[in-house]
Amino acid sequence: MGLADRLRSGLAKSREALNQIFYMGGDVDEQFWEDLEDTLVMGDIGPELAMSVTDDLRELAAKKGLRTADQLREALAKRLAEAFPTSERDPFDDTPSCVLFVGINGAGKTTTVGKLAAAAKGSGKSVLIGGADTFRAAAIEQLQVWGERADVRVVTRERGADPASVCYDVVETAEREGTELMLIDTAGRLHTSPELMRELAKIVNVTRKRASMPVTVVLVVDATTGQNGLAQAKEFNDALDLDGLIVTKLDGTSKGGIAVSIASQLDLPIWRIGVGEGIDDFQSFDALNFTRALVGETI
Ligand SMILES: Nc1nc2c(ncn2[C@@H]2O[C@H](COP(=O)(O)OP(=O)(O)OP(=O)(O)O)[C@@H](O)[C@H]2O)c(=O)[nH]1
Ligand SMILES: [Mg+2]
Repeated sequence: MGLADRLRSGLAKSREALNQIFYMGGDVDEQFWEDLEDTLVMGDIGPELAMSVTDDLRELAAKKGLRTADQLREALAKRLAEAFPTSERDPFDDTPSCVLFVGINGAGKTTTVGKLAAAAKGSGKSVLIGGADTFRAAAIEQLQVWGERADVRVVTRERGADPASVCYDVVETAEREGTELMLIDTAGRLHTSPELMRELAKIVNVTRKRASMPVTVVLVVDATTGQNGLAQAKEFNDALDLDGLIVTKLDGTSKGGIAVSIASQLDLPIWRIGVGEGIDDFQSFDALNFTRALVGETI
């Protein structure tokens, strides 16, 4: 299965729900708009956005005489795509660049660091991985394995070492060697733990202060977490002033709508999406491709 197909099958649940409305065979009546709004809310895009998208679509449908499922579906995909903020800078392409990956446990940070390191290395960039997850010995080993796969050096310290000093080391090494891209993995943590969030804020501050190249803080979000993903993202954003997002596990989610909700509410661009566990299983984010996969293809 290709990557696009994987994304499409990952979003199958969202699409099935919308298909039920679009293929009712009935009229585009009051009930249709109510069902559409409900389905969007159930798909995790959030009640406010669901309402404004439904209102806008309703107005557009009346103005342009949109009546068929295909017309409505395409208009919906376009309107949802507008909800995603765009970014002028891509921290993985525009180098030199230092990117810190943060997020809750198991979101896919380490895997994403590995994938992106391999891709950047493959495209000829000099890359360094920073292992600032010194919390578990297994985390350091996992990152080393990714470093070997990607053929990228990992700078880290022993288990229990101060993660902020790892970041210091990484930046120093990279600046000395003229490395173009630094990818720093951090330990997963619950957004509800003030102590762990303070530790993370320190890691970010040290890196921002120490580095002379742009430092980008990326929240890695597991798309299968549903509405709780928004609460998590808000806490991380409040504590760290995030720059952007990477949404993972879009190959397996039934609720890709959370990506729309987080990106639009926190005004953060999505730079990459994860669509599998393998080294090549990620894509650049294309809002319209994504929302078309979310609502269903036009035929
Ligand atoms: N299906 C799928 N699985 C993924 C994706 N990204 C990561 N995973 C899996 O999710 C699990 C957790 O990934 P990790 O990269 O270890 O997550 P993490 O955020 O580093 O976790 P902690 O370090 O424990 O906080 C692993 O089994 C990965 O293979 C993805 O895009 N799709
Ligand atoms: Mg990890």
